[in-house]
Amino acid sequence: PPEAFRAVGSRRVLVLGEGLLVDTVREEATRACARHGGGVRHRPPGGNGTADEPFDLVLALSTAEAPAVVTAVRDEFRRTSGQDAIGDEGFVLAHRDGVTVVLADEPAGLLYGFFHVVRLGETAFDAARPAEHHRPAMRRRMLNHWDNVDVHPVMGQVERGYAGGSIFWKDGALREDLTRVRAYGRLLAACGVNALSVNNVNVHRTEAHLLTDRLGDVAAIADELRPYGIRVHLSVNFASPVILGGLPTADPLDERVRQWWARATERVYQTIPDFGGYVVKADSEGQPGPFAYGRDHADGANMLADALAPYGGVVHWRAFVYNHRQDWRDRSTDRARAAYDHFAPLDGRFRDNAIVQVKYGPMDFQVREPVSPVIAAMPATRLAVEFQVTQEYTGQQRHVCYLAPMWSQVLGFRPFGADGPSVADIATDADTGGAAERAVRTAADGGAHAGGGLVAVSNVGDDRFWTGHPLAQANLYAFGRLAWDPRLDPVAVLDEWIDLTFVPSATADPERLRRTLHAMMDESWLTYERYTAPLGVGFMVRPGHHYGPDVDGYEYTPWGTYHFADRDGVGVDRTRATGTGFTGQYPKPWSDVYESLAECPDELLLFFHHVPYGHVLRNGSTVIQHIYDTHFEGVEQVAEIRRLWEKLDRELVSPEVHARVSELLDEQLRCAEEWRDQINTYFFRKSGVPDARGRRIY
Ligand code: GCW
Repeated sequence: PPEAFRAVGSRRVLVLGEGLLVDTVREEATRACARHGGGVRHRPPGGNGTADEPFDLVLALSTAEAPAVVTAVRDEFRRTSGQDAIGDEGFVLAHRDGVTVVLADEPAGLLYGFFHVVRLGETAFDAARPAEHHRPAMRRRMLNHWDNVDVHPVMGQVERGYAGGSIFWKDGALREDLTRVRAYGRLLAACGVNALSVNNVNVHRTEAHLLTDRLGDVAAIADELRPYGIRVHLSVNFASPVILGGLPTADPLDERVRQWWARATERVYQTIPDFGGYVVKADSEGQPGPFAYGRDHADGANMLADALAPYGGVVHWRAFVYNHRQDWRDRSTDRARAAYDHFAPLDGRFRDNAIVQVKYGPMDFQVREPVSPVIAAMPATRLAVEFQVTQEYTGQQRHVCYLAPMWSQVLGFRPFGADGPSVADIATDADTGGAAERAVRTAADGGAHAGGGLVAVSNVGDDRFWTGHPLAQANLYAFGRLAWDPRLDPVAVLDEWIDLTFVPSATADPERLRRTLHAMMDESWLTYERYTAPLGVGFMVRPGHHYGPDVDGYEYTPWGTYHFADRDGVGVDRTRATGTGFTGQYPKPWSDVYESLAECPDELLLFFHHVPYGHVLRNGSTVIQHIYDTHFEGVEQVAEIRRLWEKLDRELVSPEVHARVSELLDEQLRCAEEWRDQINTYFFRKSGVPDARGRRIY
């Protein structure tokens, strides 16, 4: 809200430097000052760099001619950090002689510095605040939209979208009014996101044309997002040379195919010179890919990488490849193994501008999964980690489910044990000076290297609150912040979001609001886990749309997502000793930890082991009693957050937000009760073991 800009807007601001993003900062500051009574100057006072006019805030490129306070800050930064460069997107925030200074080498850094000051509000101007230097951990902080131009007969317009239609497309065409796209760019820049793909990874017929005759649509979106430093990427269909080019083949090693991609890509860059690159889902869930021609995924990705290389573009090639026509009778096929089996042997074969994009877990965005073993298995490949901000399996933006704690856990996971790099270290691509300087990592070094950054599926649509559930905005915000700095504390990030969304100075009782939202959201991921599929077993959702419980919904389908519950026990045996051998895809210590029934963490037990209902967990409870307890508890927690929200004065958040959240909390409670009763009843019927506490099980 405009109120969030009060601290900046009520001050005397000077913006120095040239460039599109510097202009954006100027416009932002001008707009804020017009509203809140401050003023903006664009040139150094006196023209000779001496401060003959007082300013409160100076935002300057380090190359700009600047007043003495700015050069003093720059010299001080160099002296204390021993560095020359602030970094491409980085900035310094410091105070000098009563002036708050933001200094950046590049326009993008100035933009992020500006939003940092907005985020800090009044505290940014506290002269006692020590100087800060910020730069992103990930150079690529990307959102994938799963938007279709046309409304798909089954998936609707936005696949797994829960916030209305697409913000880009309407009635089969680009929207005429792109105001909201511009506002989205602004929102994303404030979160730290700098790249975005505009269409679904399942590229249907109409959408395939975005690459060629409908490229103008993509260019128009790029124009709206460019002033906020966001590069546009496109999902492309691997069979484009056939579908669009009339060639008889899409074989990546066929010269005609390579030529076709080279020419198509050349046209893209003629139209959009700062185009980011392609996103590809190939040989997955019915999408075409290199397998049809006896080629592998490195052949496919490298062909596109070669087409993009002359222009500095990248291909994000997804590792989400598995057999979706499995036979449930066949216990030797394990979907969890698929990405590793396909990709690990290809390590080292991908071009520098081919990024292998890996879902954080080996299955599919479940509420609890182990970290994908692929992340540790490709030291000579640039890997990006993919999250799902859209809540496909976590309540579909009808349930409160703040996902940052899960992402933060994944990012902090150390696949090689305590001394090795974290997932965030592996994905980070910030400290490279380009391909030539890239040191190819050895498996466990954790040193300077190039990863592929962080990616997430967006949760935004044309809904008036952007994300359907107003509180789901926090997930979008947190994704951007964690991609900028994976070490941030999710609770602190939530605080930032609360303050920026419901500005304290404009809210009657900010502390009360903050307390309520933390009580509702901090643990909401764990609450969701409690009332849905237990102990890492996953799924148990309604097939197709994936909302609400259906324990056996997928049990006899070809999708490879089974729980194997019978009268004696439940879970998937993925051990090397007696199961699918999936545990062997991890390096030590995890290959041993997960293999061992005694050491496997409780929350992942049923992901790795098939155990009897009486198996005693490390927390002392039996599996069956744990199922009952968590399901009763989860529903009680939902009832409690609903009560907290009801008690909150609606004026603290606005009556509209209050009403929408209330309505959704009713649905969350109804759905949680349905989960509790179906799961508890199902396992009671299978096991015959009553609840030790005698609660009602149907
Ligand atoms: O989670 C599954 C979804 C599909 C999606 C697929 C993917 C875009 O159910 O809708 O397709 O993952 O990630 O490609």
